[in-house]
Amino acid sequence: MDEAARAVLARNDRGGYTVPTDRLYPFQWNWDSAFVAMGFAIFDIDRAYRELERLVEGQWDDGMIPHIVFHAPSDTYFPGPEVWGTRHRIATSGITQPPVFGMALRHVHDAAVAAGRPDAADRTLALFQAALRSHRWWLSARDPHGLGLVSILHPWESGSDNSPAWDEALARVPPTTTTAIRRKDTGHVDPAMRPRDEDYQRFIHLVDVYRDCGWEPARQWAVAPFKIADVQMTGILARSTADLIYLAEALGLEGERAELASMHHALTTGLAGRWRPDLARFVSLDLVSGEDVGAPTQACFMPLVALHVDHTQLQAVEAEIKRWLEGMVVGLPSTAPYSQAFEPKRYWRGPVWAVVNWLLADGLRMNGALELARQIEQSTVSAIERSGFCEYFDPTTGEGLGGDAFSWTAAAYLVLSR
Ligand code: 9YW
Repeated sequence: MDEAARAVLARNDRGGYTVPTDRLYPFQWNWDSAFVAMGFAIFDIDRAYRELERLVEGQWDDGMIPHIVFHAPSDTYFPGPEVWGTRHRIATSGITQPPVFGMALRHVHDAAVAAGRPDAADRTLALFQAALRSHRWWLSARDPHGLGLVSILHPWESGSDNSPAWDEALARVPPTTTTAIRRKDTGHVDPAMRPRDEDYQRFIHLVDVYRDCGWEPARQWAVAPFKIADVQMTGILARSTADLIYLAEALGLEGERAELASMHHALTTGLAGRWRPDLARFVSLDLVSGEDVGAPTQACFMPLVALHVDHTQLQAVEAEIKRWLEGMVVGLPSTAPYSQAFEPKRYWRGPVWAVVNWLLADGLRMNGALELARQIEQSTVSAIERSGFCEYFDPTTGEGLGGDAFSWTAAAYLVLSR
């Protein structure tokens, strides 16, 4: 299996960067590459650094690291560069994705140091500076009012595109578009496992709006019809910030360390305020309606990667997670099975994602819930052993779904099976 996992990464290698899978996702994706870099760090440190270096080729002058870098043309994906209409040196999308980058960089750096690589400090330093610029962008562009929570302006940014968490907010977005929609995904994968057409209409409506703003962050913030201060995004950003603090210390960068420490304080304070004891989970905040996002999704537990919760919170979270796992062949479902929105085969509305489990297990372990962390890791590894390196899994049957030979599932296998 280890060899098979490496073969998936080799097959998806397009020259220093890895596509998530052939045809369905033929470019470099932001958070996919961060997970992939951690997978490579196990057996090829140079290649691990390359993955991050190639992603940074897409970084904008304002610091944003886009969600897709279109290194080479392909006609098997929609929306391509002509729809985004951005102006970076290399074609990219105009939105971002969860900043796992900082976490990945620490991981790769530690592996490089352990292997005694003489280029570790230099290569880490260049990527550290890129990461720091991107974190500054997050705070200024996506938390302009200093809530200590960063916002997504598009469901694609969350990495969990059609999650029930966005249903209410997305229903307010008009389904009209100026761009002609020519979906390609449903030609590669069963449409029943993908977002619906209506979701795509609203996704593209948002792209049209932001493109009309010239992709300028302040203008986008002012007109955004979809704006959610997201606990998953903020949790991942806070965790990556902690990992960058570690690297600043390792590299002897005192000014940067202090700057990161103040970001970290703001983010962890903001996150802590999103805990809802009656629900036993953290909730995002819809900045358009002013309401809490009530939908029970995997995002609600993601703050564990960044926060040290107290004993009562940990017990409540563990009980709630166990409730979601009841009767499931593999967990954790991306939507609670007791929710009306639960659809075990439809993308982010129920299926299990290996990289989500990777983060959740990490957060649980960090908080001392060792047994549950191990259980989630082991069930992820067994699901992959049974069904292959699929994009996601049906929690009720363990069946592998979506695209196959998926890079981040292979990386998750390499890391979690150790
Ligand atoms: C899209 C590549 C990406 C992931 C996202 C997932 C999906 C669809 O695939 O996005 O068209 O961007 O939702 O998390 O990064 O694997």
